[in-house]
Amino acid sequence: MGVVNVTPDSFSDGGRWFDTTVAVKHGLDLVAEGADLVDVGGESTRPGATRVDEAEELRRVIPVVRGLASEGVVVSVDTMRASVAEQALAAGAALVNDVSGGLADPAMIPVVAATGAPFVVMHWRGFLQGGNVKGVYEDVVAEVMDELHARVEAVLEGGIAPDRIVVDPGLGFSKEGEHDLTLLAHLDRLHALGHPLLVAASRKRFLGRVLAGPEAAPPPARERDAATAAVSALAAHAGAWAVRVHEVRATADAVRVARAVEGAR
Ligand code: PMM
Repeated sequence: MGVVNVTPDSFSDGGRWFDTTVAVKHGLDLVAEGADLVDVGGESTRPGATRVDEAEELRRVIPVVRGLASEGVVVSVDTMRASVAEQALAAGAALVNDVSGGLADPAMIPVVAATGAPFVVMHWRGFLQGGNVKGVYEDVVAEVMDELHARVEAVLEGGIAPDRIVVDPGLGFSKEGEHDLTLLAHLDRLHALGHPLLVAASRKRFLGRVLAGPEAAPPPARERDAATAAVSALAAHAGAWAVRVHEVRATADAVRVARAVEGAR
């Protein structure tokens, strides 16, 4: 899954794909590099970001979704708003990716259920607990699994079919670097949730920390793509359904190698 952030302020690639034509071109480039689907988002979720209003999010996202879908690209829309999901699906999106797991907008689950589109349910205590809370965990894997399980139950109750649900541990969302690493080390356990797994480590803070060590300043987001590809190989090896990344080429290679190694077992 390649990422196109149509935002002026994303932490990892803020501002680069803000113009519709440039964003569509970037999405097509990601497909040429090996992406099977492209995730289009118009709202930054970096810590401290203020929410964009609905009209602005629609203005950013819908033309890019339409442009990519009309070129045959499988598009996912990264949004916490039901109206954006609905219009994106009408414009040709195939999948809805909601970092709030359906909690930000009560209309989200019914809208997605009515269309039959697949729905990515991500773990984020910020929305479970009504604020961008810091994650404090005794057993991060067990707690993330329990909380994701509860969200999946709610999504099922809302009418989304079981075979339409994808789960995502939400790396970096209400989590410290150590939590992200522990989750990655135990991805195999997340399969017990019974749904395909999306892993989105791309350029995230914890990778900067791993690369820099405890003392030095972390490298900027755009210098974390080799580290991202390493996680992609590990995630593919652990049986992830998809990895969400900003730079596709290295990850596509990493996933191919992981598959070839699997095939040689
Ligand atoms: N992370 C970001 C945005 N959308 N969606 C899912 N499903 N999972 C994630 O971890 C996730 C996401 C933030 O990253 P970005 O601003 O660099 O795109």
